[in-house]
Amino acid sequence: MIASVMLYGLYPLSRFIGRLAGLWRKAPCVYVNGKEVWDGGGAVSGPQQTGLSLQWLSAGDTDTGPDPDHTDTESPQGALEVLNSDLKTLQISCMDTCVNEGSADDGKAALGLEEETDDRDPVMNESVFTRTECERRSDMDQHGCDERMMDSPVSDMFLGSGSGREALVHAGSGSAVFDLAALLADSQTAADPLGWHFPSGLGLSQTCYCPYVQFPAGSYYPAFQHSDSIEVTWRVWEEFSESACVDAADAFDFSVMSYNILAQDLLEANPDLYTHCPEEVLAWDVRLRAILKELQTWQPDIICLQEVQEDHFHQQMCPVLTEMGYSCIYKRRTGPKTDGCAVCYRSERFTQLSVRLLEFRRPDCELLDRDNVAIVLLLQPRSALSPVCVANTHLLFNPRRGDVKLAQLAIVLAEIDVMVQNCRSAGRRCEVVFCGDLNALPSSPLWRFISSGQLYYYGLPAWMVSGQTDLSHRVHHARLFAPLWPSSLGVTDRCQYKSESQTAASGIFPVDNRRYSHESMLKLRYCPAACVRPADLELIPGVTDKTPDPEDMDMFSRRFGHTLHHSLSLTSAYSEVRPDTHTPAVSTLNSDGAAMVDYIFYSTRRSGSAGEEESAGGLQMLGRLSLLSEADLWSMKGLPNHTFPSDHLSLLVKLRLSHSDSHRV
Ligand code: KL2
Repeated sequence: MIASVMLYGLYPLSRFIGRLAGLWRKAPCVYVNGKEVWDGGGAVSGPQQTGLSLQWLSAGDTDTGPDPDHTDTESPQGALEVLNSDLKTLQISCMDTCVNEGSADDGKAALGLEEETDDRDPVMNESVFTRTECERRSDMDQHGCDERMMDSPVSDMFLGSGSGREALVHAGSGSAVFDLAALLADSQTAADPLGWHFPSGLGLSQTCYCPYVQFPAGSYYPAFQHSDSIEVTWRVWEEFSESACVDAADAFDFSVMSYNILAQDLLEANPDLYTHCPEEVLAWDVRLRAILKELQTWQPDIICLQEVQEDHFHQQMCPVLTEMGYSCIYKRRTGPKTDGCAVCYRSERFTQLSVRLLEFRRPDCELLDRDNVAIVLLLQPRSALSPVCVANTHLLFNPRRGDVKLAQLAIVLAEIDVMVQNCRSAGRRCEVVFCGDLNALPSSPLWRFISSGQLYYYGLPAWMVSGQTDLSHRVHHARLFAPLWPSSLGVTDRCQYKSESQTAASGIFPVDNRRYSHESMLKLRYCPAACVRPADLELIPGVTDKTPDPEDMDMFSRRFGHTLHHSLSLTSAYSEVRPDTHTPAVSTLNSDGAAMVDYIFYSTRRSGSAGEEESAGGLQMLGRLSLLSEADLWSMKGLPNHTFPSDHLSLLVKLRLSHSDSHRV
């Protein structure tokens, strides 16, 4: 009763009062080394910030020596010159779909990796936005496009906002165009001057004293502990290159970003999650500008985005990214939600061998009734032998439905496996980069499954899978038992697609000949249903009063499997705690709490167990952009804020693919 009053009465009231108070209260000041440096809108960064980012961005060039494919545009200045030259303007593509017609690639044929003519229903054909394609489509469709665009709320928003007005101009032809140069120039004079919080002093961290800001916690995530003095460490580049065991000359280095950019429709559908934010940081034009600025600052070779709203992608992001030299692939979720995933790669550095657009909703499978999607693609680095399989997904959020999350994950892993096997049969290794918002915490069973390659799940409550929330107080728990999904899905418990012979042999009872073997009947002895004692069961001493021996139960579970496997050797680029401050790192924060739910996993050299030979290959991590702690983020008024435009932080890593063993399988 008291809990209900607190939850339904005091909690909304405290939020309301907090909101009112926020209107007149001066933003908390932050003091760095005794100096007021920040008024809640982002730290003022010194020249070192830009220096560091330039240093990092140019590191590939100095490390790897001259690269014929590596033009000037790879440096930020180069890109800026390109972006700002001749007042480049981009037409907004209003096409709902852009289908890549000319992406057939020589590399594909050479590797024997022909595009599959796959008819698995939920997997769509490729949909790739290349610059030429976007332009051609928008030329073709110009008239209709203009009308629709000028009526759209997005264009109204741009026209309506003072700073955005210059970004949308009318070319001589009368068509509306999206002026990237104006947009980016404008973003440089915005409230957040440079966008990245590198330390202005020599050290990597500084102590900031800021008033504690109390936020209500009805959190899905573990609660933030109160502290008056918060040590803020800005996002810094963490180098691991000393540990790299392959020379730069013998390697292909590339950077990968994973970023949930918070779809505006989702933001507006869940306003309660952003009550701590000043309104101006929630406006889409402000956020878009900051997101593009962030992408432009780092220019990752591969960008995996989640929560990309379809209209924003087609009308705004795709044209800009195309102009920046990226080829983009987009997959919207099924169902009414308007966002999806996008993968963009720098066409200068990669060619595309194959792409799969996955829908997790399967009409014939009761378990898979959610609208999440994924993109899995195979990229061929232009100056390396080995292809790289890149997967990007946003798994189901619902903290109770670990069973659905695992099934969605298994589909992604099975698709990655197809790409890896295809490479193998063509005599090539294939490295893997798996990015996404997995809506699961580090060390949760789902995370451990990806990292270790196996998960014993017998009787595991479904809510425990992701670690997002503690539902142990509930009376009833849906628990996990084999099989996790019906065999009709065609995915084995090794997260691989079944071969035809396996499909025929699947199921304990072959339906066609109805032969119930002794072995298959024994398997049913201790199944959960067989262990339920009927209330009116007659007592026959020594027979019906017997309870199963736990060891027998264990044997049952072993015989039935109850273990999920995958054979990709994956390592998470980010760890649960920040190595410098030993505080938990988080990748997302809203009024409900903070957690790490975003990941970049990459394939690593498998360390051979006793007697097993170590397998060749694997990616090495050269560096990553550090995450922040929850305390750091609350000291910046939470997320989104003037510096970080989403309720997630971007993850960014630099990886090394070695040439030397890339030819070995
Ligand atoms: O955790 V997320 O945020 O990866 O950033 O993914 C989902 C959630 C996203 C898409 O479904 O919407 C957010 N409480 C908190 N967040 C929610 C909720 C909720 N009830 N529903 C959706 N989201």
